[in-house]
Amino acid sequence: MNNENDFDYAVVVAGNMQVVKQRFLDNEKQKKTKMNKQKDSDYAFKIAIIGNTSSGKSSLMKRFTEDIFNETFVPTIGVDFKTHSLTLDNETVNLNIWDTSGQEKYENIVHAYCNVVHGCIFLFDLTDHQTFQDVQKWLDKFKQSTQNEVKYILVGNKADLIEQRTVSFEEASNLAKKLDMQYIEISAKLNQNIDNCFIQLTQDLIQQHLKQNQQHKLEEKKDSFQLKSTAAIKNSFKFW
Ligand SMILES: Nc1nc2c(ncn2[C@@H]2O[C@H](COP(=O)(O)OP(=O)(O)O)[C@@H](O)[C@H]2O)c(=O)[nH]1
Ligand SMILES: [Mg+2]
Repeated sequence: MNNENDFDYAVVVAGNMQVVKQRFLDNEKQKKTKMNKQKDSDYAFKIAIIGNTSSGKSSLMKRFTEDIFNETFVPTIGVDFKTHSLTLDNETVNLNIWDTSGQEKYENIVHAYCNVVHGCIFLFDLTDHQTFQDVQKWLDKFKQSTQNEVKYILVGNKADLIEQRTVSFEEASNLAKKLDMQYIEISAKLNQNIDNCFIQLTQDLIQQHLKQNQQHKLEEKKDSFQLKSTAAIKNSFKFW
């Protein structure tokens, strides 16, 4: 540590990690008590929202989980999270949503969390072209931080500010195609397409989960077949 600023920063980061950890433990405790009362969710996924500062990540999370919107900008420190459930085709999906800070000084904390998420929303501001140009940078960094198979969606926010828009639908959907993601435009302010954004990503996650399960079962079958045939060969040797 070189100076007082570094020390202050380390204290803030350590404090923030402690708060996040405590909230996570409280949440786990709550979930355990709830489990006795109600049926477990059919699926549970962790989803991170990533993008430049002020693109509306916290607003998206708050609109989806609490249905509130705040006009004032309060920068997120490190990582914040909330849980919310969805019902899709009679199945309950528990979503653990991680709202990350876009500020560079928190990058290390943010990327420590990337390694545990199943899905990721890359959010940009439709009225700020730089936030769109930076999506590729966020994706590259994200990929460096995870070995998991993650599902992504590209999301353009602030669709209500039609006059100030600097990113066209065509431009954004071309990038999404190139990056092999779905694309959707939302307004956290007017509550437009908020649920759809999470539903689209969740459907992808369920499909991937089912595919992986199927693959797993096939491999198990293959293994048990191999075991049986090895045993059969051994027995035939005994006979001779
Ligand atoms: N007009 C409009 N403003 C928004 C929208 N979403 C967020 N904002 C505003 O954009 C600013 C930054 O939002 P915030 O969620 O804190 O961004 P974050 O840094 O990515 O978490 C705040 O002043 C919000 O009120 C939106 O859909 N439309
Ligand atoms: Mg924020």
